[in-house]
Amino acid sequence: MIDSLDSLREEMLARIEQSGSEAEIEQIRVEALGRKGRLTLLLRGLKDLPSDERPRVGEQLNALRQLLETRLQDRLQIVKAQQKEKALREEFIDVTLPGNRGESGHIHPLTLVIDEIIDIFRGMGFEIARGPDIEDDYHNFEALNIPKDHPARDMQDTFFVSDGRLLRTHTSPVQIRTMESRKPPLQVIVPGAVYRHDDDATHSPMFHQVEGFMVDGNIAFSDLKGVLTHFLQRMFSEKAGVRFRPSFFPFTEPSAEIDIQCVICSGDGQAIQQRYCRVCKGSGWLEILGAGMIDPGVFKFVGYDPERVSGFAFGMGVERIAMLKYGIDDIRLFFQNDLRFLRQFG
Ligand code: 2U9
Repeated sequence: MIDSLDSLREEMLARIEQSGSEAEIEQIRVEALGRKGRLTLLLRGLKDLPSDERPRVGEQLNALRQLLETRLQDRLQIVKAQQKEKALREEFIDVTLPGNRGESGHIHPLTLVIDEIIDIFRGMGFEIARGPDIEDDYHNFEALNIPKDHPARDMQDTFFVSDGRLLRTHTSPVQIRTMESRKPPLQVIVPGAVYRHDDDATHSPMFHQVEGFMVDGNIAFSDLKGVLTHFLQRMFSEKAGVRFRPSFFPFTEPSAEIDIQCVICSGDGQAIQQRYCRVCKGSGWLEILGAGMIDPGVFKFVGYDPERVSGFAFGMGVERIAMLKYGIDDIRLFFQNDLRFLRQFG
């Protein structure tokens, strides 16, 4: 009995010493001290021993049980500590490594230009108005003094929808609607998409305009000149020259087209490396705006008395301005959503 106790002790202590996992330790515990464990069975067998041997053997069995329990507990602590250390070593995170930066989007170049235009006019006290892309003939043409035989009304130039409706060819109907519902003084700009039957490197069937107008009791052509000269010099350059040429629009009288000195050759027209400027085609000037004093006929359509109010209006193409500002030679680049193009405006 005592011999088998000695060998059991040696065997168990050796196995505990070599054990490497919590599961293995538990398995040893069950095998030695579990309900049918080897030591447990020996303890149960005590009652079959002669009574004079019982106390001595019992004492040794209990001592062994205590020893095994302590050793198992100690080993468990060590194995757990080793596991923790291994995990810390293998799962180490180097917080100094550069992270994976999520790609963030940015503003489309046309939106950048529209926002810049809006900012400049807001600085002069203009408010922003918007209106529907689908319009009726009255607001897009009739109320703007555009005669029935005007080429803009042709199927070749305008996209007609059903029921006499059409895609607005300019944002001017928004000015009509604003005047229909409000009284002067008004100082409003209207950014938005417009649609014309056109498609080449400088024309897109959908493009953007910013139009604006100012109406009050005594607005003069000098107000138009002052506001638009300030706008152009803020948008392009304080130093750039501005010129006004006579023109014609059905909705303004008198009318003007407004040029700014070329942003590429600074009005020189000539010589960038011995070749003439391609952007202004050698003229030194770029046409940027159309404008004029609102035609009395238009005021009558919206119920204003042309004897008592006057005003100016203007319009510009956003894509054209963006192309000149950023040196882009094909309008289609704005709408193809090629990231190699768009990323340059980040
Ligand atoms: C009302 C009265 C007058 C808006 C105007 C222009 C001149 C003009 C063009 C610029 C380039 C259109 O995008 S473009 O092709 N616009 O030249 N627009 S005056 O005049 C108005 C508008 C509304 C009630």
